[in-house]
Amino acid sequence: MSGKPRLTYLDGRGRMESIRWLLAAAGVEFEEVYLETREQYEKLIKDGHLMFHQVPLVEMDGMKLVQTRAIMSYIAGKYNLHGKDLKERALIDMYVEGITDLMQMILVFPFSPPEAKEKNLDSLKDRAINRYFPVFEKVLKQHGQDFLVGNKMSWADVQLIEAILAVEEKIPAVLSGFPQLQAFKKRMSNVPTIKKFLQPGSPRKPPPDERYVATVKRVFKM
Ligand code: GSN
Repeated sequence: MSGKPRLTYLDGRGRMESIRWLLAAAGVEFEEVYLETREQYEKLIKDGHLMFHQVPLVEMDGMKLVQTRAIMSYIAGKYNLHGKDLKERALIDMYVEGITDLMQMILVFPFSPPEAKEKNLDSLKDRAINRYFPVFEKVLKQHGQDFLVGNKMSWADVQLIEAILAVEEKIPAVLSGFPQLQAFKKRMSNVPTIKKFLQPGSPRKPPPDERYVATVKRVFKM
């Protein structure tokens, strides 16, 4: 064992991508195991590695962690990205859950029927511009600090920069009415650990393609 966290998922973004982002932002190197076949997944279940028969699975600190939020909460706590007290943590959790709801719309995109794509894109645009992004624009404007909570980078900032970039892939001009978020994006992209993660050759995954979708369907018999 190298001592690095070991991530088991598919070779694509899905639910694991936010975990990759958080570890990368914390400056933690990790290893990955990619599920390609149904047999690999069934073996993990048979060997008792998946508590609820689901991935993401992250093995670290002697634990087999499952459930995305639990995994991220552990990482955020361990690497000081979860606030200095319970009130900061509550705020970070609220921001993270909100952003996760927005990201959920993107997560299901590649699995929705082609005829639903335009409608889904319109809903994503509406929710990003009218519900989620205004919250963070206002927070940043009001306190004038570089980060969302406690003047220090947290899990919420990492989740937000991931979401901004993911939404921009679908709707390139989405930040046009959000000057604070444009500046936030620039600042976050220059945090050394994040800058590294954004460079080619990093563990960051590309947007899902047909091959990824086919693998997900094969492994999980969807
Ligand atoms: O957030 C979580 O980690 C869990 N509440 C859900 C995990 C989950 O649904 N994992 C999927 C693959 S990732 N895409 O959604 C999974 O393992 N599905 C197989 C199954 O039989 O549920």
